[in-house]
Amino acid sequence: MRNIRLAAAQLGPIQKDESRQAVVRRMIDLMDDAKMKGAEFIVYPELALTTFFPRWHHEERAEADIWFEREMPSAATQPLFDRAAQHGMAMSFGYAELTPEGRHFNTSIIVDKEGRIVGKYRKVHLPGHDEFDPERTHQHLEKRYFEPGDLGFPVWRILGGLVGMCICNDRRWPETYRVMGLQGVELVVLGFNTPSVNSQNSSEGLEKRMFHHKLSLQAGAYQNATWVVAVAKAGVEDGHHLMGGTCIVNPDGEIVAELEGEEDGVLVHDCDLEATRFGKETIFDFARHRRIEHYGPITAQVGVRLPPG
Ligand code: CDV
Repeated sequence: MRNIRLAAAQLGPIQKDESRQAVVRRMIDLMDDAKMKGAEFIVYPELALTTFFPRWHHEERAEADIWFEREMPSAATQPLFDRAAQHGMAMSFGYAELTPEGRHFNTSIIVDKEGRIVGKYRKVHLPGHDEFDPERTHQHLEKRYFEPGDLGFPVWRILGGLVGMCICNDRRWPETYRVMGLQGVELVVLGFNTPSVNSQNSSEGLEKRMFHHKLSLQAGAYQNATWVVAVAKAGVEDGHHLMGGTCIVNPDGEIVAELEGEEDGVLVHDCDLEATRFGKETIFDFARHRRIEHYGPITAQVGVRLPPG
Protein backbone atom coordinates (compact mmCIF):
# COMPACT_ATOMS: atom_id res chain seq x y z
CA MET A 1 0.00 0.00 0.00
CA ARG A 2 1.13 3.56 -0.78
CA ASN A 3 -1.73 5.66 0.51
CA ILE A 4 -2.45 9.32 0.13
CA ARG A 5 -5.38 10.29 2.34
CA LEU A 6 -6.94 12.89 0.14
CA ALA A 7 -9.59 15.51 0.84
CA ALA A 8 -11.67 16.87 -2.03
CA ALA A 9 -12.81 20.24 -0.66
CA GLN A 10 -15.86 21.43 -2.54
CA LEU A 11 -16.81 25.09 -2.28
CA GLY A 12 -20.38 26.23 -2.44
CA PRO A 13 -21.16 29.38 -4.37
CA ILE A 14 -19.01 32.52 -4.05
CA GLN A 15 -20.95 35.70 -4.75
CA LYS A 16 -19.50 38.58 -6.74
CA ASP A 17 -19.03 40.81 -3.71
CA GLU A 18 -17.52 38.15 -1.41
CA SER A 19 -13.98 39.12 -0.39
CA ARG A 20 -10.89 36.94 -0.84
CA GLN A 21 -10.51 37.03 2.94
CA ALA A 22 -14.00 35.59 3.46
CA VAL A 23 -13.37 32.81 0.95
CA VAL A 24 -10.01 31.98 2.54
CA ARG A 25 -11.80 31.67 5.90
CA ARG A 26 -14.15 29.11 4.34
CA MET A 27 -11.20 27.25 2.83
CA ILE A 28 -9.47 27.13 6.23
CA ASP A 29 -12.62 25.70 7.83
CA LEU A 30 -12.62 22.95 5.22
CA MET A 31 -8.92 22.36 5.84
CA ASP A 32 -9.50 22.01 9.60
CA ASP A 33 -12.25 19.49 8.91
CA ALA A 34 -9.97 17.59 6.52
CA LYS A 35 -7.22 17.53 9.15
CA MET A 36 -9.61 16.07 11.73
CA LYS A 37 -10.38 13.34 9.21
CA GLY A 38 -6.67 12.59 8.80
CA ALA A 39 -6.14 14.02 5.31
CA GLU A 40 -2.63 14.91 4.14
CA PHE A 41 -3.55 16.49 0.80
CA ILE A 42 -6.49 18.84 0.21
CA VAL A 43 -7.75 19.81 -3.23
CA TYR A 44 -9.95 22.87 -3.87
CA PRO A 45 -11.77 23.94 -7.06
CA GLU A 46 -10.82 25.96 -10.12
CA LEU A 47 -10.75 29.76 -9.51
CA ALA A 48 -11.31 29.03 -5.83
CA LEU A 49 -10.86 32.58 -4.54
CA THR A 50 -13.63 34.38 -6.43
CA THR A 51 -16.93 33.96 -8.17
CA PHE A 52 -16.68 32.35 -11.62
CA PHE A 53 -16.08 35.75 -13.20
CA PRO A 54 -15.81 34.67 -16.89
CA ARG A 55 -19.61 34.78 -16.93
CA TRP A 56 -19.36 38.59 -16.71
CA HIS A 57 -18.51 40.71 -19.72
CA HIS A 58 -16.16 43.60 -19.00
CA GLU A 59 -16.12 45.93 -21.98
CA GLU A 60 -12.66 47.08 -20.94
CA ARG A 61 -10.53 43.97 -20.67
CA ALA A 62 -8.35 45.53 -17.96
CA GLU A 63 -11.36 45.98 -15.65
CA ALA A 64 -11.32 42.21 -15.19
CA ASP A 65 -7.93 42.43 -13.52
CA ILE A 66 -9.74 42.83 -10.19
CA TRP A 67 -10.33 39.07 -10.30
CA PHE A 68 -6.64 38.24 -10.72
CA GLU A 69 -3.84 37.56 -8.21
CA ARG A 70 -0.56 39.40 -8.82
CA GLU A 71 1.32 37.30 -6.28
CA MET A 72 0.93 33.96 -4.56
CA PRO A 73 0.81 33.72 -1.65
CA SER A 74 -0.82 37.12 -1.33
CA ALA A 75 -1.77 38.93 1.85
CA ALA A 76 -5.26 37.43 1.57
CA THR A 77 -4.10 33.84 0.97
CA GLN A 78 -1.15 33.80 3.40
CA PRO A 79 -3.39 32.54 6.27
CA LEU A 80 -4.32 29.51 4.13
CA PHE A 81 -0.64 28.74 3.48
CA ASP A 82 0.12 29.20 7.19
CA ARG A 83 -2.66 26.85 8.28
CA ALA A 84 -1.61 24.22 5.73
CA ALA A 85 1.98 24.34 7.00
CA GLN A 86 0.74 24.21 10.61
CA HIS A 87 -1.31 21.09 9.79
CA GLY A 88 1.52 19.62 7.69
CA MET A 89 -0.97 19.30 4.84
CA ALA A 90 -0.25 19.62 1.13
CA MET A 91 -2.83 21.49 -0.94
CA SER A 92 -3.88 22.40 -4.45
CA PHE A 93 -6.17 25.23 -5.52
CA GLY A 94 -6.98 27.29 -8.57
CA TYR A 95 -6.84 31.06 -9.08
CA ALA A 96 -6.60 33.66 -11.82
CA GLU A 97 -2.93 34.55 -12.28
CA LEU A 98 -1.65 37.91 -13.54
CA THR A 99 2.09 37.66 -14.13
CA PRO A 100 4.57 40.55 -13.67
CA GLU A 101 4.76 40.66 -17.51
CA GLY A 102 1.00 41.27 -17.69
CA ARG A 103 -0.01 37.78 -18.85
CA HIS A 104 -3.27 36.22 -17.68
CA PHE A 105 -3.74 32.53 -16.92
CA ASN A 106 -6.26 30.23 -15.30
CA THR A 107 -3.83 28.54 -12.90
CA SER A 108 -3.58 25.81 -10.27
CA ILE A 109 -0.77 25.16 -7.85
CA ILE A 110 0.44 22.37 -5.61
CA VAL A 111 1.80 23.44 -2.24
CA ASP A 112 3.83 20.92 -0.24
CA LYS A 113 3.45 20.08 3.46
CA GLU A 114 5.93 22.82 4.36
CA GLY A 115 3.92 25.48 2.56
CA ARG A 116 6.15 25.80 -0.52
CA ILE A 117 4.69 26.05 -4.01
CA VAL A 118 6.19 23.02 -5.77
CA GLY A 119 3.97 22.78 -8.85
CA LYS A 120 2.17 25.15 -11.17
CA TYR A 121 -0.22 24.34 -14.03
CA ARG A 122 -1.93 26.77 -16.40
CA LYS A 123 -5.19 25.70 -18.05
CA VAL A 124 -4.60 24.58 -21.63
CA HIS A 125 -8.12 23.98 -22.97
CA LEU A 126 -10.01 27.26 -22.56
CA PRO A 127 -13.72 26.90 -23.38
CA GLY A 128 -16.09 29.62 -24.44
CA HIS A 129 -15.59 32.75 -26.53
CA ASP A 130 -13.83 36.11 -26.44
CA GLU A 131 -16.57 38.61 -27.36
CA PHE A 132 -20.04 39.17 -25.90
CA ASP A 133 -22.37 36.64 -27.52
CA PRO A 134 -26.07 37.64 -27.41
CA GLU A 135 -27.09 34.20 -28.70
CA ARG A 136 -26.05 32.49 -25.48
CA THR A 137 -28.16 32.16 -22.33
CA HIS A 138 -25.07 33.23 -20.38
CA GLN A 139 -21.54 34.28 -21.22
CA HIS A 140 -18.45 32.11 -20.85
CA LEU A 141 -15.58 34.48 -21.60
CA GLU A 142 -12.53 32.42 -20.67
CA LYS A 143 -11.03 33.08 -24.10
CA ARG A 144 -11.35 36.82 -23.43
CA TYR A 145 -9.71 36.85 -20.04
CA PHE A 146 -7.04 34.12 -20.25
CA GLU A 147 -4.42 32.95 -22.65
CA PRO A 148 -3.88 29.20 -23.09
CA GLY A 149 -1.49 27.68 -20.59
CA ASP A 150 2.17 27.54 -21.57
CA LEU A 151 3.47 24.94 -19.13
CA GLY A 152 2.16 21.72 -20.70
CA PHE A 153 0.92 18.96 -18.38
CA PRO A 154 3.78 18.33 -15.94
CA VAL A 155 3.79 15.58 -13.31
CA TRP A 156 5.50 16.09 -9.95
CA ARG A 157 6.98 13.72 -7.38
CA ILE A 158 5.14 14.63 -4.22
CA LEU A 159 3.75 12.74 -1.20
CA GLY A 160 5.50 9.58 -2.36
CA GLY A 161 3.68 9.54 -5.67
CA LEU A 162 3.43 11.04 -9.15
CA VAL A 163 0.86 13.81 -9.18
CA GLY A 164 -0.44 15.97 -12.03
CA MET A 165 -3.04 18.71 -12.43
CA CYS A 166 -5.52 19.88 -14.98
CA ILE A 167 -8.42 22.34 -14.78
CA CYS A 168 -12.11 21.92 -15.56
CA ASN A 169 -12.57 21.74 -19.34
CA ASP A 170 -9.20 19.96 -19.64
CA ARG A 171 -10.88 16.92 -18.08
CA ARG A 172 -12.93 16.38 -21.24
CA TRP A 173 -9.87 15.92 -23.46
CA PRO A 174 -8.14 12.50 -23.60
CA GLU A 175 -4.85 14.19 -24.54
CA THR A 176 -4.77 15.79 -21.07
CA TYR A 177 -4.61 12.47 -19.26
CA ARG A 178 -2.44 10.72 -21.83
CA VAL A 179 0.35 13.32 -21.69
CA MET A 180 0.40 12.85 -17.92
CA GLY A 181 -0.01 9.09 -18.30
CA LEU A 182 3.16 9.06 -20.39
CA GLN A 183 4.93 10.49 -17.34
CA GLY A 184 3.57 7.69 -15.14
CA VAL A 185 0.96 9.81 -13.37
CA GLU A 186 -0.73 8.10 -10.41
CA LEU A 187 -3.04 10.89 -9.24
CA VAL A 188 -4.62 13.68 -11.29
CA VAL A 189 -6.22 16.49 -9.28
CA LEU A 190 -8.57 19.01 -10.84
CA GLY A 191 -11.11 21.63 -9.95
CA PHE A 192 -14.10 22.73 -12.00
CA ASN A 193 -16.83 25.35 -12.40
CA THR A 194 -19.43 23.79 -14.68
CA PRO A 195 -22.69 25.65 -15.33
CA SER A 196 -25.65 23.27 -15.04
CA VAL A 197 -27.06 24.79 -18.23
CA ASN A 198 -25.41 24.53 -21.65
CA SER A 199 -25.39 28.15 -22.84
CA GLN A 200 -25.91 27.00 -26.44
CA ASN A 201 -28.43 24.22 -25.80
CA SER A 202 -30.60 24.76 -22.74
CA SER A 203 -32.50 21.52 -23.40
CA GLU A 204 -29.39 19.46 -22.62
CA GLY A 205 -30.26 19.09 -18.94
CA LEU A 206 -28.28 18.57 -15.76
CA GLU A 207 -28.45 14.78 -15.94
CA LYS A 208 -26.62 14.64 -19.26
CA ARG A 209 -24.07 17.24 -18.15
CA MET A 210 -23.32 15.21 -15.04
CA PHE A 211 -23.03 12.09 -17.21
CA HIS A 212 -20.46 13.75 -19.51
CA HIS A 213 -18.51 15.03 -16.49
CA LYS A 214 -18.23 11.57 -14.95
CA LEU A 215 -17.71 9.82 -18.27
CA SER A 216 -14.66 12.01 -18.94
CA LEU A 217 -13.13 11.45 -15.51
CA GLN A 218 -13.77 7.72 -15.52
CA ALA A 219 -12.38 7.20 -19.03
CA GLY A 220 -9.28 9.28 -18.24
CA ALA A 221 -8.64 7.34 -15.05
CA TYR A 222 -9.15 3.90 -16.57
CA GLN A 223 -7.23 4.48 -19.80
CA ASN A 224 -4.21 5.78 -17.91
CA ALA A 225 -4.52 3.66 -14.76
CA THR A 226 -4.54 6.67 -12.48
CA TRP A 227 -6.59 8.09 -9.65
CA VAL A 228 -8.57 11.18 -10.64
CA VAL A 229 -10.03 13.61 -8.13
CA ALA A 230 -12.46 16.27 -9.34
CA VAL A 231 -13.62 19.09 -7.08
CA ALA A 232 -16.55 21.38 -7.83
CA LYS A 233 -17.42 24.92 -7.07
CA ALA A 234 -21.17 24.45 -6.93
CA GLY A 235 -24.48 26.13 -6.26
CA VAL A 236 -26.05 29.41 -7.33
CA GLU A 237 -23.52 32.21 -7.90
CA ASP A 238 -25.08 35.57 -8.62
CA GLY A 239 -28.14 33.85 -10.10
CA HIS A 240 -26.15 31.31 -12.15
CA HIS A 241 -26.19 27.66 -11.18
CA LEU A 242 -23.00 25.60 -11.11
CA MET A 243 -23.40 21.84 -10.82
CA GLY A 244 -21.82 19.72 -8.06
CA GLY A 245 -20.34 16.32 -8.80
CA THR A 246 -17.22 16.33 -6.61
CA CYS A 247 -15.91 12.78 -6.76
CA ILE A 248 -12.92 10.47 -6.59
CA VAL A 249 -12.29 7.90 -9.34
CA ASN A 250 -10.00 4.90 -8.90
CA PRO A 251 -7.55 3.58 -11.52
CA ASP A 252 -10.18 1.09 -12.73
CA GLY A 253 -12.36 4.03 -13.68
CA GLU A 254 -14.85 3.47 -10.86
CA ILE A 255 -16.27 6.32 -8.77
CA VAL A 256 -15.34 5.32 -5.22
CA ALA A 257 -16.49 8.44 -3.36
CA GLU A 258 -18.97 11.19 -4.16
CA LEU A 259 -20.05 14.32 -2.33
CA GLU A 260 -23.75 15.07 -2.20
CA GLY A 261 -25.02 18.64 -2.32
CA GLU A 262 -23.75 22.00 -3.47
CA GLU A 263 -22.37 23.47 -0.25
CA ASP A 264 -18.89 23.71 1.23
CA GLY A 265 -17.90 20.16 2.14
CA VAL A 266 -15.05 17.72 2.38
CA LEU A 267 -14.84 14.24 0.86
CA VAL A 268 -11.98 12.15 2.27
CA HIS A 269 -10.65 8.96 0.70
CA ASP A 270 -7.52 6.82 0.93
CA CYS A 271 -5.99 6.63 -2.53
CA ASP A 272 -3.60 3.67 -2.72
CA LEU A 273 -1.15 4.56 -5.46
CA GLU A 274 -0.09 0.92 -5.74
CA ALA A 275 -3.54 0.30 -7.23
CA THR A 276 -2.31 2.03 -10.39
CA ARG A 277 0.27 -0.68 -11.08
CA PHE A 278 -1.92 -3.43 -12.46
CA GLY A 279 -3.36 -1.33 -15.28
CA LYS A 280 -0.01 0.27 -16.05
CA GLU A 281 1.69 -3.15 -16.30
CA THR A 282 -1.00 -4.98 -18.29
CA ILE A 283 -3.60 -3.58 -20.69
CA PHE A 284 -2.21 -0.02 -20.53
CA ASP A 285 1.48 -0.92 -20.54
CA PHE A 286 2.22 1.92 -22.95
CA ALA A 287 5.75 0.76 -23.82
CA ARG A 288 4.44 -2.57 -25.14
CA HIS A 289 1.16 -1.60 -26.73
CA ARG A 290 1.16 1.98 -28.03
CA ARG A 291 1.54 2.39 -31.82
CA ILE A 292 2.80 5.94 -32.24
CA GLU A 293 3.35 5.49 -35.98
CA HIS A 294 -0.45 5.85 -36.28
CA TYR A 295 -0.96 8.79 -33.94
CA GLY A 296 0.58 11.57 -36.06
CA PRO A 297 -2.66 13.53 -36.68
CA ILE A 298 -3.14 14.02 -32.96
CA THR A 299 -0.25 16.47 -32.80
CA ALA A 300 -0.10 17.50 -36.48
CA GLN A 301 -3.62 18.94 -36.89
CA VAL A 302 -6.25 20.69 -34.82
CA GLY A 303 -9.52 20.43 -36.75
CA VAL A 304 -11.07 17.58 -38.70
CA ARG A 305 -9.73 16.74 -42.19
CA LEU A 306 -12.31 14.71 -44.08
CA PRO A 307 -11.11 11.85 -46.29
CA PRO A 308 -10.99 12.61 -50.04
CA GLY A 309 -14.16 12.21 -52.13
N1 CDV B 1 -14.81 26.23 -16.35
C1 CDV B 1 -14.96 25.42 -17.41
O1 CDV B 1 -13.99 25.06 -18.06
N2 CDV B 1 -16.24 25.04 -17.70
C2 CDV B 1 -16.56 24.22 -18.84
C3 CDV B 1 -17.95 24.52 -19.35
C4 CDV B 1 -18.02 25.82 -20.02
C5 CDV B 1 -18.43 23.46 -20.31
C6 CDV B 1 -16.49 22.74 -18.51
O2 CDV B 1 -15.91 22.00 -19.32
O3 CDV B 1 -17.04 22.29 -17.52
